[in-house]
Amino acid sequence: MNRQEELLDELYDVTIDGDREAVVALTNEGLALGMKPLDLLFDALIPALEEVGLLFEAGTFFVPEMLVAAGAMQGAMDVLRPLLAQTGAKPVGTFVMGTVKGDIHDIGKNLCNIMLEGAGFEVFDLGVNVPEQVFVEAIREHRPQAVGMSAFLTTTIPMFTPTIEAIQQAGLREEVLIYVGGAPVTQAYCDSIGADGYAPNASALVRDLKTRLGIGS
Ligand code: B12
Repeated sequence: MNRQEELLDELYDVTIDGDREAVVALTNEGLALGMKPLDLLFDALIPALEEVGLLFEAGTFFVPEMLVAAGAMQGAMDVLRPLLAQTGAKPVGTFVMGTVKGDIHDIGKNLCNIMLEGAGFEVFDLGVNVPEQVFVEAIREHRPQAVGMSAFLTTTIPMFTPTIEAIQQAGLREEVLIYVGGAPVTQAYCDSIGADGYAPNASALVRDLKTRLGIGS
């Protein structure tokens, strides 16, 4: 096994352990070795959080362990963010993003934001636990081409529907593409609630959005 493969294994393990210092050190080492930020994310960091979720489900991990693992992942994101989101270019479009009411998961949402910014979009992040009317006001204020709603719980994905209804009632539905996403969301669920788009990950979101808006890569 070469150092890069070994590093991915180590990064996976220390993320599960929630060792933020080691996660940051390995992320920096990976970059110094010439590894790509997206490979560090998709081949170690994200799979590690998936495993943390499985350990939680199995009753081996509890909320505190999930929290430290998430904190460790954030450490890596702090290092990777500037590399993924180049700034300075004129925005190609505007995107409003938030995690729906009742839900505080934000790592997936933040990753989407970073990738959107990297693709040249101006992103207005409404944060977590965002009520319907805050989405509506943000659309009114920023006039984005698209709005994204993130949810990670089966108990919070039903919030997509009242949010879409509120956007509709405000007369803004025809102006924006509505994207939904988050771990329990599927294309079928997206279709069933009348959202415009779903993407399983940040890269797919950027790809889909650029295609729909007719923006070349
Ligand atoms: C870390 C974590 C936490 C952290 C969150 C910290 C934070 N700042 O986000 C903490 C500890 C706070 C937490 C709390 C809870 N959690 Co939690 N959590 C997780 C965990 C382990 C990882 C989530 C994550 O960040 N993954 C990493 C990112 C990168 O995930 P990703 O899916 O690859 O992200 C991509 C896509 O989803 C997509 N995407 C995301 N958003 C959007 C939006 C749009 C518009 C689009 C198009 C795409 C898109 O793009 C992303 C980037 O590529 C998951 C396990 C899992 N498998 O998801 C459980 C999990 C989501 N949590 C779970 C639970 C049960 C809870 C709690 C209820 C636990 C409790 N008893 O208190 C609470 C709920 C708190 C609340 N009200 O929100 C369950 C949910 C079960 C369910 N189906 O409902 C899971 C699945 C764990 C499990 N297997 O049981 N959690």
